[in-house]
Amino acid sequence: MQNSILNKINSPKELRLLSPKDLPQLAQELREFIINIVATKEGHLGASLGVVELTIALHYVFNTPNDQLIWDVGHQAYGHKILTGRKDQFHTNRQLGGISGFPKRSESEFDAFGVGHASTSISAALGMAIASKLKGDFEKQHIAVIGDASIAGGMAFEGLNHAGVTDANLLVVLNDNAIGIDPSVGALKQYLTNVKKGTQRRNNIIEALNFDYSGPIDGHDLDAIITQLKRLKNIKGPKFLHVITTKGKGLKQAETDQVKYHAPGKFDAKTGEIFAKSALRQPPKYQDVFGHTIVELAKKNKNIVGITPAMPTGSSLKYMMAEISECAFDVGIAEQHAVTLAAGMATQGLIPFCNIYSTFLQRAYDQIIHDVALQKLPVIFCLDRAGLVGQDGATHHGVFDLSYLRCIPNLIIFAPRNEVELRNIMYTAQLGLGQPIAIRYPRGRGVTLDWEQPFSKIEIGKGTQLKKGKNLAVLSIGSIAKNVTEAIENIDVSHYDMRFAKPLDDTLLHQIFKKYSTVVTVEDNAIKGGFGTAVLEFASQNNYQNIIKTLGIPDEFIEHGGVEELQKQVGLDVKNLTKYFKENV
Ligand SMILES: Cc1ncc(C[n+]2csc(CCOP(=O)(O)OP(=O)(O)O)c2C)c(N)n1
Repeated sequence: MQNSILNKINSPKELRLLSPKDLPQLAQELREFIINIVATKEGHLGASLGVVELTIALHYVFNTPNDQLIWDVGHQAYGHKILTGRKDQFHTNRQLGGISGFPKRSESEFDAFGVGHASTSISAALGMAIASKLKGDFEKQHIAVIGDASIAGGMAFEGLNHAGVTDANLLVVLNDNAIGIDPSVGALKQYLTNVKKGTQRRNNIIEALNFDYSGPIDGHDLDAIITQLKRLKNIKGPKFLHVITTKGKGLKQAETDQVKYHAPGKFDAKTGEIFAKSALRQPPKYQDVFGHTIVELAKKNKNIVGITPAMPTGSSLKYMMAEISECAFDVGIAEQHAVTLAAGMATQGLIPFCNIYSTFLQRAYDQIIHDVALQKLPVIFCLDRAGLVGQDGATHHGVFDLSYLRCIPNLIIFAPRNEVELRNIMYTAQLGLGQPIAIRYPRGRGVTLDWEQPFSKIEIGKGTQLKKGKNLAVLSIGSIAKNVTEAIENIDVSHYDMRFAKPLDDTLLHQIFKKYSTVVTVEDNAIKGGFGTAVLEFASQNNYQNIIKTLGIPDEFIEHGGVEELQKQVGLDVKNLTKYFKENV
């Protein structure tokens, strides 16, 4: 681009040399840059477009990276990445070997804190602010930028509550666009809307927590934001700036259809039109099988309720919210609350399906143990996005659930091999198990499905043999069975889908250990503590001397990339599995 300002900006230092009158043009160019690259390379779009002016203003006013700037969740930080020296790498965003889609400390000194999960920014920034104070540095600024959906998460409140009784040099910027991935929910959202409309006279909530509150201001007005940030820079103690923005700002469709353009996939950068996906008949997504099946079941069983923490679209609970709205609940980014809410409902005889992504359920660990399992409440956990999730990367892979759930008493853990099994276990669970169950299934699609096929009951704790062979036994759990099946097509081995990580099918395992000298376990979960470990424990407890190999996710964080690329990296793709079995028979 001729006379491009963005082309000349390689760091915030250079940005700060610009005259304020150049900044609107820079904003325009930054938007175009983001749109052009995300249009072809995919990624999160709307959130970053909404904070273009805010991003420029923050780096213009504050002395980053010395001042600490923390983006909550971080999916809105593309502009930040581009202005902080990663413009030329931005086309590798979220790809294998490329830059991460989220701020990451190891990637840049400007990424003050690694993020991906919501509602952490205030606590982290407060921690930094207290550290500065203890070191006698009273100049350093600590800024948390947090969205209106994330600030409703419990941890954000814990941070605000603590900050309000400190004199730490903390600035919380609320980026209020009234939407998360789906429209924001809750009483706080209504309150903030009233503040914006002027029907709530002052923002008393934030002031009551001892913050110096200012706003709301127009987050697309560079002069207004810069003026406020400069003023706040000189005010000591906890401060709060309420900024109003439009998610998707600058791309018409993204402003209008904010849910779709959160992460639209490939689209035409000029017109904004999303490119249609292949028209070929594809198997349904697991999430949609969950979404439609719960509606089907709930129409017959009035006790069924559905719960999602802020992921109605991602989990497909949106179908139930549309059809049986009184029984389906989006509780906001509140995984802990979602789990204990489900527990409370279960005490009253309701049958809660609590759908939480595997990675986000990590947030609610004590609630699973203390509120659900200890009381043996029959909550049905549906863990979507289990296993490797792809481009979202290390913060989002659902590769720990088998390990972190397996040690909890009273909990059944099931992993469907395909969508048919998902439907059948959902059916089985709502019939009443008398205890909680976790059902973990992956992102994406498995097999084509006959929706008319009647449900069949799954026997708890029973595995099944998928292939008979001579040399060794392969034991898989969940949808990774697909790769195993393909890998051993021409290899003479037995394949068992064990289905339950807990309780294990002891009878079947005894048969297997008596018949085969070598047993190989395959899972898309951490090897440590996962399904393979369960089999090792079984063998040890029963004094089996067989050779046992455990395949799965190694003891390291797996970065971003395509799911197949990452499977290849950890040896769980068809080719590597074939090679492995050929070498071991
Ligand atoms: C603990 C947790 N739960 C759910 C998510 C999924 N998630 C990613 S972004 C997002 C919405 C964030 O909305 P908001 O805080 O308003 O920020 P904005 O997108 O408007 O910048 C959600 C629910 C997450 N990242 N972390």
